[in-house]
Amino acid sequence: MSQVLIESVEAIIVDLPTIRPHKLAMHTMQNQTLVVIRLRCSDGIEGLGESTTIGGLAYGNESPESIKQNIDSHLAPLLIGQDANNINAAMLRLDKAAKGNTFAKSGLESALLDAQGKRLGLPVSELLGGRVRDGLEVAWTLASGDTGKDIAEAEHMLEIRRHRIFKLKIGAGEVNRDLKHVIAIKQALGDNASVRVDVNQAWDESVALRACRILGDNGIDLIEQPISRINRSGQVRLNQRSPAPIMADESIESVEDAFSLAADGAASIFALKIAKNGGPRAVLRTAQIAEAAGIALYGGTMLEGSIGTLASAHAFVTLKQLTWHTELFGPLLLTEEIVSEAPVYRDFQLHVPRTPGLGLALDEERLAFFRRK
Ligand code: MUC
Ligand code: MG
Repeated sequence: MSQVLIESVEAIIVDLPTIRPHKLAMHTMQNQTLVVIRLRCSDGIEGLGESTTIGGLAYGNESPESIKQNIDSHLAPLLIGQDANNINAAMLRLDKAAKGNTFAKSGLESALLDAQGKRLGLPVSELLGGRVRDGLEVAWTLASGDTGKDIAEAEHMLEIRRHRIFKLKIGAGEVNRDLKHVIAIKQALGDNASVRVDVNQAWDESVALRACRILGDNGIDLIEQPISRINRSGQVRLNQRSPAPIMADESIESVEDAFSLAADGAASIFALKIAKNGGPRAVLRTAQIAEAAGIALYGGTMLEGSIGTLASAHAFVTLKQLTWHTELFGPLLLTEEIVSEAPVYRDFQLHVPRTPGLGLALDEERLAFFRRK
């Protein structure tokens, strides 16, 4: 193959409205800010990636603005002039020169994969070794902050056959009120739906011990990140005592975190997020650690738009087992699209394109309209 060089890397901040406020323990989203990566190569091929987080710095160590700045000032210059066909060498170069920054690296790795797939005429899933499924079941997050509205939203999703797994964001309110809210929703939906909660680290161990027992005894299927990622011994104790399985989300900020959580027995399910591992290839390393340790898998999201969602999906369709399915609904939370053809959600599943690369093209006019000036 003749040498193709990376010619330019652009990080574009895009602000998009959400369909309603999305209430998490640490932040209420009124809109979502995407960081879109555009990587141009000397053969004229352009790769797309996305490095999106939630709530500025409320969720993790990187904000949209810091991601863009670090790509512009530090990471893009390391890639320009490098071989676009050698993703191992390109990512190694970034890892050697820059610690952490997994969100920024994830968008760049996605863009390299998208370009390579387009060049070879293969979907990204095939570059990652090949898919074992074409669709992924997708959960929906109920996070309006109102019990009645959440039940109506869930019933509508069941009726239109878009979602039958619901994740409830709790932890911002008083614990007994949160528990009543969750149990009311589970009772309204009954066996038609799987109901899970995400506490986003809001409880301490003393609260979590009691709350996890009540949730498990009331039919809640899964409890995501109930306590701080810092409290490792507390996570181990909760994992041993909770009647409902505990999933690690914020606890995983790298592939190495995944290894030490597995070694400590701190969770029985891992949320896989490309942004928190450093890309679609990096997240598969975390998946392999989990598989070897007997830890179940869930395909997580940072509420990315279509590009980040499909970059995640191409990795997840290669996995042997995704016992707890996925939550790749990010594009559905947005009122606007910046790609010409939105991902397809049908019959409870996200359908993953078989066209080259990620299977997406930018809508230039919409991108120009919504990009931050
Ligand atoms: C999180 O903590 O899991 C994923 C879905 C959602 O509603 O929030 C995100 C973040
Ligand atoms: Mg979570």
